[in-house]
Amino acid sequence: MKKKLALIFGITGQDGSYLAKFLISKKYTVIGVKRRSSSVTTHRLTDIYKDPQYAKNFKMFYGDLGDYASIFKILKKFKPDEVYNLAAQSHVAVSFNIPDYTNDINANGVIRILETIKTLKLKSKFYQAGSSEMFGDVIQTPQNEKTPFNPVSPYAVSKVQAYWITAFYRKAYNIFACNGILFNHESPLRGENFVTKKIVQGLVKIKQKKQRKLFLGNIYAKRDWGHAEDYVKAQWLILQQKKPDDFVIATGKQYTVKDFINLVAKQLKLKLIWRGVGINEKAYFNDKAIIECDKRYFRPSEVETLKGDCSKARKILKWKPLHNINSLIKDMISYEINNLKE
Ligand code: NAP
Ligand code: F7E
Repeated sequence: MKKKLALIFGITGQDGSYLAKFLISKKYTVIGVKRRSSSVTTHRLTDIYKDPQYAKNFKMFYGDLGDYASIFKILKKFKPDEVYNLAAQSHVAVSFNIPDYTNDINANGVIRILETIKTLKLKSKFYQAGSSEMFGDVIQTPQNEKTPFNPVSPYAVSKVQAYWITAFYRKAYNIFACNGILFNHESPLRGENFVTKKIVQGLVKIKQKKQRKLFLGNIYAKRDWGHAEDYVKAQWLILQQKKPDDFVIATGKQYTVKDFINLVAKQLKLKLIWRGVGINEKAYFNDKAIIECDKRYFRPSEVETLKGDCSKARKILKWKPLHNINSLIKDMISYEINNLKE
């Protein structure tokens, strides 16, 4: 049987690296699209390059979601069976500072891919990385595929546009285009300015006396955190169905940022004592304040609570997460400890 070919936009990101490994283990050839940068961005792909079994089924090319011609050329050249669009300006807080760029890449970028698939009459199946942020100031809890979107950031607005663009190309042009509505998912490869990585990295360094303090924003925001390894499997399953459709992917469990801190501290055997209220709330270890809140990390508008209901994915995709919050934290901590040794 002919090997399947998958093309991943956003190959250098957290999900890109997990998905590439997963697909190669499923006997795919993977083409990754990376954008030009003045610094090296391929550190998350080291495992793939180090292992000849992975490396021989993997190639990378330059392209940018802001550049229609590069998208067109690469899709024309490879005519992939499956296209995963994981590329985005993915930081919610940053999107308040660069709304125009965020929207161009996250929403118009999706039009550029889908218009190419349509123009070239490709048979490629298309996955769009939608987000629980689209539920924003939530209208119902838990959130499922029928919950109305109510976005409260430029990032979320751009992802809502991308969602509807994807649904539109499916309906109007009969393209196998699907939206995953994924809740927060983390891993050792999470970007360093997302809250879980910041907490794990910060507390490991504080324990090893390599850092004195950690500054955070709203520690009462509630999130439904899963492991990226589980979530990329769902992305693949979504494209293996008979009919294109949209799916919520979540754990159904919710924790505050403060709960997450306490769980990490517990695994690190750091006994934290919390004192103070509001912006003055601090966590102490051995009578020294090691976590403080800083106004810089608060957002102009915040998503206070997210909790997913993925019963549709459980039923139709037969998907369920293998990790829980504690195994996720364990994985993130051991990576950090090993990294600090090097
Ligand atoms: P990530 O680590 O931030 O990766 C984003 C990827 O997009 C990186 O490879 C980045 O390249 C690339 N990219 C950014 N701008 C680009 C452009 N103009 N052209 C081409 N590539 C560009 O994000 P992630 O956590 O893997 O998430 C993957 C996707 O799922 C994103 O679309 C994100 O918005 C969405 N999502 C994530 C979560 C989550 O909790 N992780 C939940 C729901 C949805 P560089 O390496 O060069 O920056
Ligand atoms: O924030 C609060 C912050 O930046 C989580 C992206 O992958 O998931 C991610 O978006 C919560 C928020 O993720 C800090 O205010 C407190 O309430 O880790 P985060 P996010 O904004 O939920 C969704 C599903 C995506 O689609 C996105 O691409 O934590 N928080 N203190 C902080 N957040 C950060 N980053 N830094 C802090 O110091």
